[in-house]
Amino acid sequence: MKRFGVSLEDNLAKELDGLVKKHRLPNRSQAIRFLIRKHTVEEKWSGNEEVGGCIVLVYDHHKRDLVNKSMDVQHQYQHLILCIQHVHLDHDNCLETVMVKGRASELRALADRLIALKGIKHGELVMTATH
Ligand code: NI
Repeated sequence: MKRFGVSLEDNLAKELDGLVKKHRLPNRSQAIRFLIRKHTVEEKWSGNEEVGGCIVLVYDHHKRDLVNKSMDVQHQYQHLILCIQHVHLDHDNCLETVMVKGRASELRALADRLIALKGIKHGELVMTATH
């Protein structure tokens, strides 16, 4: 563990305290760790490094066409997919999470293909890093 003093202008210190409050972080140190990790993840994704992530999809399971198309896309990109979790939200809606690992550009391409399928009600790519 390294310890160091940080000097911040008043407005930046105020923003840091706002971040602590917003994310219910225990202190400023935790807020700085949060920002460094966020920055690291963003760098890895923009540098097209190997990263991890999760694609979240909500769709109407009565649309069989969509389910088939989604399966086709997932098979095309099977080398990136670690696991898929499917839950039935209610009578009509399914929630699927597709956990992925690979080059950032490939994961983005897979997420774009899935989220763009006709009938997807909500889709989002959650980006993280592998290490
Ligand atoms: Ni379902």
